[in-house]
Order: sequence, then C-alpha cells, then structure tokens
Amino acid sequence: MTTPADLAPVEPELSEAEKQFNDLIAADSRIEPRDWMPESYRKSLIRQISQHAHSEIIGMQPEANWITRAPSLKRKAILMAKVQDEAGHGLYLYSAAQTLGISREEMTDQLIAGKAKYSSIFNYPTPTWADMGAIGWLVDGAAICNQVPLCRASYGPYGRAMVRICKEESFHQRQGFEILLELMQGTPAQREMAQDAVNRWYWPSLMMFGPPDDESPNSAQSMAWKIKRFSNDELRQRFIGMLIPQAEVLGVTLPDPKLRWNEEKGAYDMSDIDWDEFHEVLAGRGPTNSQRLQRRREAHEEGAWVREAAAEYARKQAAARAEVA
Ligand code: BYC
Repeated sequence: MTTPADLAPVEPELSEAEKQFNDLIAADSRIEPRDWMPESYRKSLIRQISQHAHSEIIGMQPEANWITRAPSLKRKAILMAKVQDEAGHGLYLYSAAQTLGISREEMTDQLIAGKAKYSSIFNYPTPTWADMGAIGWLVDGAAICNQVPLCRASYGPYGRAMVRICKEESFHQRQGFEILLELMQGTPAQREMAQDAVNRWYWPSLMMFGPPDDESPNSAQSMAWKIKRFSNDELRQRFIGMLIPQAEVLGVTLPDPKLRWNEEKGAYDMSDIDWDEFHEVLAGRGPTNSQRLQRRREAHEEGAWVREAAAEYARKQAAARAEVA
C-alpha cells in the first residue's frame, strides 16, 4: 500500500560539509575562506561584494568633480580625505572578494567592459557645491543604513571590512550634514541651492536600497544565508525615519508631499518611487553612466605604468629573496 510518506519528495542527504555550513549559519557564526561553502553562496557573495567595491570606486567621481573648486582650503582638505576613504573602501572590498577565488583583474575587467553593476546613485551629475552636502547627508546616510547590518554578514572577510567602512561613512555623513547646515544658515541663494540639491538626490538615494521586496530576486536567499539582515523596503523605511528629524534641524523639505507616518501600518506612507528611472539607470542609460565608465577606463589606462612598476618591484624582491635562500 502507498502511504503519504512514500509520496513525499525525497530530501537529498546532506554531506558532512553542508551540515557544518548550515550549522555555522544557524549559530550566527562566521564562514571563513577556508570553510566549505555552497557554490551559490560563493557566487552570490562575489556578486554583491564586487558590485559594492565598484560602487566605492566609481563613487569617487561625482565628488572628485568638486575638489578643485571647493569653497575653502579646509573644505578641500576634507573632501580630498573623503574621496581617498572611498578608494580605501573599494580596496578592502576587492580584497574580501578575492578571498572567494576571483582575481582583482577579473573584477576590474568586468567593470571597465561595462558588464558589472555598481550603485545606481553614482550616475547622477553634481552641478553645485551643495551636491557635496546632499551626497554626504543622503547618499552616505543611506549607505550607513544599508551597511551597518552588513557588519554582521555571515561571511567573515566581508563583515570585518564593513566595520571600518561604516566608521568612515559616519564621518562622511556628518560632513555632508554640516555642509548643508552651513548653506541653510547662509544667504537666500545658498538656501535655495541646498534645497535644490536635496530635491535632486532624495529619490535616487531611496533607490540605493534596491527594488521593492516583491521584485528583489536575491533578497530571500541572501537573508536565509544571513548576508543581508533586513529587506530592501525595511531599510528604506528606516532611512526615511532617520532623515525626517534631521531635515527639520536643517530646515530643508523632503520632496514628497505624501510623506507621513501611518500609525496603523507602522510605516511611512510615501509617493511611488519611479522604478522606470531606476531600471533605465541600471541598463546604462542614466544621466552620467557613459561618462563614469569612460573616466574609469581612462584612469585604468593611465595607471598601467603603476601596475607594471609594482609588478616589476615584486619580481625583483622575490628574486632577491630566492638568491638569499
Ligand atoms: N544600483 O535582488 P536585489 C557608497 C541590483 S557605495 C545598482 O534586491 P540584492 C558610497 C542588484 O545588484 C553604495 N544595482 O539585490 C560610495 C541585483 O542585480 P544582480 C553601494 C542595484 O543584492 C562612494 C538586482 O538589482 N552599496 O555608499 O539582494 C561614495 C536585483 O536587486 C541596486 C552596496 O553595494 C542599485 N541601487 O540587494 C559615497 C551595499 N539595487 O546582481 C557612498 C551592498 C539593486 O542580480 N549591497 N541592484 O544582477 C547590498 O546591500 C545589496 O546588494 C543591494 C541589492 C541592497 C544593493
């Protein structure tokens, strides 16, 4: 006689290594490069970490645009330090991705060939000094909301890289807030410039969290693996909650007339995000996509001699060590 148990799908037997991986995840422990991991976990981490690294590297461009035109020596020194921090973040993240078996060259090739994604936010122009304030306040603010939970990502090298990155992002966010605060306490033209920058960066900063949860193909699995700890929409809501009191202190208006707390839902009501714009930017058709990639390609070509010199130095050092041995 056939019983219901006979009809149930047969669960494939887990290997010892798979069991150990699942146990580590369940216990909230860290997976390290030496540990066995499912191929899909490894690939998904390479995907996310390399996209994140590319974002940091491309993210230097919109702000570097203002280094030569910063309004004072102090502002220039701060902005240069911030842009250098972004380069450092890119390097920690490329190193974390390399522990998963992909080379730096492969990742760079994917980026300059236009095959790799990087954050949509860096495909918008920075026409005024107030954009430096809005990027710091909104873009770095969104980055903190999204990245603090990543300090607890299940993959050790990623989580550890995120700890230092988040400390630096907090400083970045404060410096952006302070630029806007100073502008908002200035002349009517300065206040208008600050509000205009907030109007232009607000919606793209909400898009940084990714598509809505019901259109996010990677979220469920990434959350089950404890790479992501919160969904895209949860983090977007948390970000809005952080912005509202800060906008009051600044005296700027967030450009969404429908924005208000909904007690019943326990969430903010808001206007619809223009997801068509998001998809256009992801498809390479945002306001500055081609300019960003073109600049990255040129910088890569111009840096060829540095890579060659470093490789030659390493070869000579290795030869000298071999001779001593
Ligand atoms: N832009 O299933 P989903 C910074 C892609 S650096 C472009 O929800 P996931 C800073 C997504 O990759 C900021 N693409 O994906 C630097 C996926 O594509 P694939 C960068 C996006 O991974 C310098 C598809 O859409 N931060 O702050 O579960 C100066 C479906 O999405 C975007 C990070 O990278 C986007 N906005 O969640 C100043 C943080 N959103 O790969 C500041 C780390 C989604 O399937 N990354 N996509 O082809 C993450 O937390 C997650 O990867 C995301 C997306 C929340 C971004």
